Amino acid sequence: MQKDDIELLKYPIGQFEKPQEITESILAEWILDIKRLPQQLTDAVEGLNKEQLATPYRPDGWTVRQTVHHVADSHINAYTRFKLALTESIPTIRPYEEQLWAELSDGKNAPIEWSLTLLEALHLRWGMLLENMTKADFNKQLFHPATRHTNPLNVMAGMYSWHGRHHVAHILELRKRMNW
Ligand code: NI
Repeated sequence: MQKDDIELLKYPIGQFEKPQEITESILAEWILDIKRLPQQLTDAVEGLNKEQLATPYRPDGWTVRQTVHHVADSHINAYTRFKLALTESIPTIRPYEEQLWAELSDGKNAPIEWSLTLLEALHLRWGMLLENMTKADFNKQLFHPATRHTNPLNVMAGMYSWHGRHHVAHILELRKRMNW
């Protein structure tokens, strides 16, 4: 397989790109993306059987099941990071080993409905939080120890809007390729 093809399988909607200016309408769109994610993920896996759920979305990639659980793993962490940033002064992100989380028993084998239900409730709370944040709240920062960068919460909202759509696209592209 060509390198470009692998890139496309890995990044079907491209990588996250921070706009030069985060306008109110861009931020509102990102919040809407986050609120919509549970339904979009639910729709993306609708009707898939056990074998289909056990299929990797790309060579050496996670299975569809692991991908669904990964979104829940990631967004649990994201929600916590938002709450920490809102209540502490530039807290340091606690990184986690997402690849190893995806290999733990629940991340690998649990019914997808569990993560879909979890995401539905989690994003209701996250959405309420986001919708009630002020401009000053969105300028609150997190420090990432690996990159040694600080990021404000408005950029983080963009990253998680992208992250949800990125993984939904993995599943939809797989279904397209497989004719499912
Ligand atoms: Ni991810």
